[in-house]
Amino acid sequence: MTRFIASISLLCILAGQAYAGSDAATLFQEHCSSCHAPTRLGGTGPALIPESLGKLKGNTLESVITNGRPATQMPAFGDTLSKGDISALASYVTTPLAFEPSWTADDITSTRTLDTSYKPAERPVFSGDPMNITLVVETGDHHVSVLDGDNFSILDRFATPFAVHGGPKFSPDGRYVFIMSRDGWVQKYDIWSLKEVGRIRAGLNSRNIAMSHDGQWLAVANYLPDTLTIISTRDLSVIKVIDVKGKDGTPSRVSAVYQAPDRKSFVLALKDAPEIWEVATSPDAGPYHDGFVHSFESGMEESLAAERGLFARRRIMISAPLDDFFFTPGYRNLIGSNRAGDKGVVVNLDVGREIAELPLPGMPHLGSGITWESQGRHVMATPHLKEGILSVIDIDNWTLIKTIKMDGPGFFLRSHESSPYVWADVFFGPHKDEMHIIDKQSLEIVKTLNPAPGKTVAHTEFTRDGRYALVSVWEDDGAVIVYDAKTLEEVKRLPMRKPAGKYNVWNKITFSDGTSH
Ligand code: DHE
Repeated sequence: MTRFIASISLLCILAGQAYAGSDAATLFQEHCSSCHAPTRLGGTGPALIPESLGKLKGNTLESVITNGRPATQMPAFGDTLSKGDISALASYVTTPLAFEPSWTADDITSTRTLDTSYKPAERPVFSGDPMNITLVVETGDHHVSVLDGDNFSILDRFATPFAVHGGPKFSPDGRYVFIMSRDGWVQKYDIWSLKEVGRIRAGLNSRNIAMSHDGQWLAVANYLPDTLTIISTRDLSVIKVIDVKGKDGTPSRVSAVYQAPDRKSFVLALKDAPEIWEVATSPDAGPYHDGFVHSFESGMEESLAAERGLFARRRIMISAPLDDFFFTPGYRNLIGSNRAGDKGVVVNLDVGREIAELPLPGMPHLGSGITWESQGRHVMATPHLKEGILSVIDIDNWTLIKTIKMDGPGFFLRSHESSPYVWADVFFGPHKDEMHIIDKQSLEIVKTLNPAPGKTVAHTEFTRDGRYALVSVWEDDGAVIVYDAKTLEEVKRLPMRKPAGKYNVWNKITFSDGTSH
């Protein structure tokens, strides 16, 4: 009898060992692969790879598997799987893939769907000003609300791909908008018709998108694979997939792609190579055209590149990788943040080299930088993700003119040409419920709003005329609060599901100084 029990225990121990090894993969195939794909690269559900899961790890991930996600297709496995199974699955999906996935132009094309019921309207199907529409990205349940900026009614609320990130990009006429998810899906939506046009998966893990100066091309910056995908805005067809490799041949992820309309180019931040790339969106790209067009390397087949120069690429060599770019008006200079997050490096794009450095400790979030005139000076300001300060820089002589002390580190800044104030959120720490209002001339905080105590309050966007400022209560049972931008009084509160970024058509297509681009 004793021997019998001992052999059962031994069997259990052996089974346990075998289970801990390979069975997480079997469990995944059995319970997860139908939605998330056998490769873990995503299907109807998002990709389950470290690049996509980001901060979702350990207990949080186990809790999602146990309880599911409300208002999504993700079921709760708490009743069907043991705790051991669930933690094995959680650690399996956070393990890097054993292979480097490829995602070719053909793969991308095979995901493209155009809505067959879509018919473009001849004029807007609503009566409000189409230039004063504001889109609200609701990350709580992966939707976008289309807000009429005249009366704040919701004209439509449509489903987006899972986990939208970065600013949606509008066509130059403001009619269409393109929205990207971290899993690389790009969705096209017609604002006049209030209808989705189609979608395509341009990358497996993507960072953001940029629109060409003429509205013809959309560039998608990818982390997985190491590529830049260019698609046609007209029908979402794939035009080109550019392999991103440093001069020495090292593949590089693309941290972000930026639209530089004045230069007729896209500007790329490379994560793994000490280079900035500029990709021409026109044969006569940029003010550097005469002097530099010959230094462009072929971005297409030699003959076509020589003939047209479209998508030709220029490498700007820098001393170390930079990301999170702020561009000066006119797009002659950019400021990038170094890897250590303690300085800003100014690169002049015309001459193609570093021209200044700025002491910016505490990880400046330069992509949120905005510009304005303060007492006769052209200034820009940036929040810092790891320090409760706002740095104000004179962009004519590259000096730090003021450090404004905030109640905690911030994420986003916004203003409007007609507003005397800059709105700066405190995104992290015990004061995450505050929004500082800063006078553009005195550079002092003149008021701190606290509209939802204990909740994260962040990201501001203005209406077209700058009369109202819209602020997110960034919680699942959150809201967009409409403020009178002059009196700073609350006018209205619209319930929303974890509203994140908000984007006004006019402010975006005119590249208003008050918004980050
Ligand atoms: Fe973002 C914009 C990178 C984390 C919400 N974020 C951007 C852009 C870049 C970027 C390059 C500019 C894209 C554009 O608009 O074209 N973000 C990064 C990061 O590297 C970082 C720190 C880490 C990461 O996970 O990628 C990061 N970002 C976040 C978040 O945690 C936020 C708060 C929540 C989320 O949804 O992931 C977040 N990022 C945003 C938003 C914008 C954005 C709302 C657009 C701001 C705008 O007003 O245009």
